[in-house]
Amino acid sequence: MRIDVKKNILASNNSLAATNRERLEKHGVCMVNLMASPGAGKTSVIMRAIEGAAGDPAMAVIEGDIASEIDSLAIEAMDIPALQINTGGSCHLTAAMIGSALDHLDLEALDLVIIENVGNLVCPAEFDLGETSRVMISSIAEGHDKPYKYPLMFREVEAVLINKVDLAPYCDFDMRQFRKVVGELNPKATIIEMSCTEGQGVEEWNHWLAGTAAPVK
Ligand SMILES: Nc1nc2c(ncn2[C@@H]2O[C@H](COP(=O)(O)OP(=O)(O)OP(=O)(O)O)[C@@H](O)[C@H]2O)c(=O)[nH]1
Ligand SMILES: [Mg+2]
Ligand SMILES: [Zn+2]
Repeated sequence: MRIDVKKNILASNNSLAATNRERLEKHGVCMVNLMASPGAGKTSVIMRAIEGAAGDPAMAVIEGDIASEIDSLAIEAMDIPALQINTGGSCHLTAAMIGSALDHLDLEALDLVIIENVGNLVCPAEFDLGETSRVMISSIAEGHDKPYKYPLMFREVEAVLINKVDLAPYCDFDMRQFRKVVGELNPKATIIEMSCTEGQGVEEWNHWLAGTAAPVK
């Protein structure tokens, strides 16, 4: 007899994700699952969102990393509640981990929770966390072929942020090709070209976040 372990793991994760989703809905809280490869700019994008919101919507951040508290300390320094999950080797967050994190947040006081998933373009796309929306970042120096190589991640999101556009003069990133492939994989996705360091597209990102992940209170 063959046991389909992966199917079982995903089914049990989906049921916990549904519980998280119900819980957030009850409190009128939106949750965004932000995914990208290591170093693409997840924490930087969250920081730009915190600055853009300036307290409205009321935010908290859940940081997923294999090790270290570097990212949650950076968010806390901005006076935003930040919880660090260290997966201890696991390369994605699960709905169970998010459920435990939600226990530590005052959901009634919040409008928006942003999750920084573990840096990885593969399995985070397979694990529903109970989020309201999914966003991924692809950065210029990673190359324009990533949508061909990691199609599931590009298919599963509502928005694709192309970060570090300030590096374009130093790279051979073909923006037209990238946009064409993403458009074929996921025609409904919003694509935003941005630079967290230079500021390009940051307003558009904040506008998308305010509209799509708008608090429903
Ligand atoms: N040139 C440039 N550098 C950027 C930009 N956004 C982020 N960086 C830099 O890229 C590096 C990684 O950024 P982070 O925001 O820490 O990326 P991350 O995806 O959170 O990284 P991990 O959590 O380690 O996976 C940092 O040195 C940032 O300053 C950008 O738009 N342009
Ligand atoms: Mg980070
Ligand atoms: Zn994984």
